[in-house]
Amino acid sequence: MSDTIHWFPGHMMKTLRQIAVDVRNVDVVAELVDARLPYSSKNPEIARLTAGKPRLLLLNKSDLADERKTKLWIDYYRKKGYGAISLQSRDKRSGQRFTQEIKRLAAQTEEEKGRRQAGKPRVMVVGVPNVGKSTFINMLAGSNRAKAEDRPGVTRGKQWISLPELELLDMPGVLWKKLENQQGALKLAITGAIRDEILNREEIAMCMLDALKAAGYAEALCARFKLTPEQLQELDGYALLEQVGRNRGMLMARGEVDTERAAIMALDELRGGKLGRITFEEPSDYDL
Ligand SMILES: Nc1nc2c(ncn2[C@@H]2O[C@H](COP(=O)(O)OP(=O)(O)OP(=O)(O)O)[C@@H](O)[C@H]2O)c(=O)[nH]1
Ligand SMILES: [Mg+2]
Repeated sequence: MSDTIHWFPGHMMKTLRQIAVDVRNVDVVAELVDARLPYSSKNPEIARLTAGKPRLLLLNKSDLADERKTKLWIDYYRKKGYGAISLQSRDKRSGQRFTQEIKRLAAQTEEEKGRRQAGKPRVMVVGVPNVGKSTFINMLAGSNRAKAEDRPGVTRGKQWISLPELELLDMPGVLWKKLENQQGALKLAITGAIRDEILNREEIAMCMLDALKAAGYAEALCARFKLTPEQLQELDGYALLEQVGRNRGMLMARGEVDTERAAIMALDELRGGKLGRITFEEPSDYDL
């Protein structure tokens, strides 16, 4: 990459510090990850700061993800000692499963400590920006108590939300400073966890097309962008993005492809689920 992505604004440092303090006052930490990126959207800083607490991973936006891979990831994280369930923020049944699972985790911990659960379980809801934390809390609450929008960085301060069975703490989305894996940062950008304005969209779109190819979505790519299997096999990076633009008739003067426009279109279509249900990562790509 030409420029480093500046994904770590100052307020995220503040949020990490806040997590370190507030974790002492909760029973369970619920981390939302993007089911399309179950590895790259899991924040290692959150893992470090919440070690020792019962943790529930929620693979959210599972309506956009590949069901088969979601199951594999749930197994993977359970083996690692996490509670793990798939989720759709606006789906009421997801909410019931979540509440059950939280109660189970909270009760189990108290039992291990030889205590009885006192009061409602307190749950800290964390995760990368734009993963659906506030939408999920609003669904559980049955009203729009937390602000939710389709851009990262909507929630700016923490907020306690009291429900009949749980106390929830909505936190601002947070990334991590040492995102040493540039590929991981680009993937986060594909799913909208990093603001589009600070990025090179062509670079993100190229990364997306290559990642789709590598993750076994050749058919979906060919169908959506009218690529032949030969083209897909031969081209990658910029050349592939150019071909996609050309096939969609995005030409400028002298027949050059408007790759900026092609990038915006390709990203919009992926984010809107037009390429079908997609998961970019498989557990077999990573160590357990
Ligand atoms: N398809 C789909 N979209 C979802 C789901 N959950 C949330 N979204 C959308 O994702 C966008 C971000 O949702 P928010 O709830 O604001 O995300 P957040 O994690 O609170 O974001 P920050 O406060 O910026 O960290 C919104 O447009 C939601 O409608 C889901 O399960 N499926
Ligand atoms: Mg929010």
